[in-house]
Amino acid sequence: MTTMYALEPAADPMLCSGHAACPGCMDALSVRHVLARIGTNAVAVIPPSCMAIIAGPQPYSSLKIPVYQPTLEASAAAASGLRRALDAQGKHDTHVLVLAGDGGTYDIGLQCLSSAAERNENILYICLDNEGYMNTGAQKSSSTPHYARTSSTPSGKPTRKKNLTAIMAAHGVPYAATASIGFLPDMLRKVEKAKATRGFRILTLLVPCVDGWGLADDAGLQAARLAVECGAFPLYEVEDGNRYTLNHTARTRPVSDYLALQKRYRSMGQADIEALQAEVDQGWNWLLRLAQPEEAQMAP
Ligand SMILES: Cc1ncc(C[n+]2csc(CCOP(=O)(O)OP(=O)(O)O)c2C)c(N)n1
Ligand code: SF4
Ligand SMILES: [Mg+2]
Repeated sequence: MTTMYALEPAADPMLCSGHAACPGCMDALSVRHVLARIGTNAVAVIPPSCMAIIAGPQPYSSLKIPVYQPTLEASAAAASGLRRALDAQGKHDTHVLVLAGDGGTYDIGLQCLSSAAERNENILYICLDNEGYMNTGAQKSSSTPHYARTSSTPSGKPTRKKNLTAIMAAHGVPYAATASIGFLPDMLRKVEKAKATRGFRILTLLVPCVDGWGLADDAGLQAARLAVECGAFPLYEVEDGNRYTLNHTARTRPVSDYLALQKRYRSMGQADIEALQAEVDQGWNWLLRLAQPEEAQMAP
């Protein structure tokens, strides 16, 4: 399957080398693939996050498209304003792309995200979900999964991960989907679909964080695959708030295989592992009740 991971277009990456990501960072790899599909006719809104550091301090940038860095809470509002300014100039085909972390999306930017979704702003919002406030020292966010240890939940997070895609779907937006760099063809198809759709679109990309999750430097892709294969991070898409499609329809591994890769779950007791497995089963069954299975089963 290695050929599936070739970067397109290989000759001219839009995220340049020499940026500040940790070695093995899935955030940077995911954004390289996303930008290659979005193309140069785009502007990026990047709030404080690892991606802001990877993009570099203004006026320098490792991205080959213009970057605007708003405050952490204001990404969707900034993107709405940029959209209107571009439209006023007749630049209706220029894509407005948000590249925000989970802290800036699930938590601190949620109210203006909800407002932009309700207004059906013509923007593509990408949440780079590494399940914590990573650039500030790996604190928990509302995207952090149950039981995961972070610097602000040293004995494990006592509550579950928030379901952002279901919240966005409840706004009735044209397109909301999850994707993982571990299933690249599916991720690229969703980027293309979101690019071709007008109105508010949101993709939540799971981006395993080698530092915050306690992964080996070369284990990011494996974590991105196992998260899907055990059902902890299901791949699905929702069109117009009501057509749910499940893209990877089989669960082939227990959650414990996924946990074993990560130091953030180290010293979790058997009872907690079983409780987490039960929660994942419950989430999967909820999705099965809502979703149509995609016809062809995907390979990673
Ligand atoms: C209102 C506000 N609170 C706190 C901060 C400090 N801060 C900057 S980035 C960040 C973490 C963002 O986490 P996330 O969005 O998940 O991005 P990641 O670093 O994980 O990529 C925080 C807390 C801020 N800039 N603004
Ligand atoms: S802290 Fe995590 S997400 Fe941030 S640059 Fe490092 S590996 Fe990537
Ligand atoms: Mg984060």
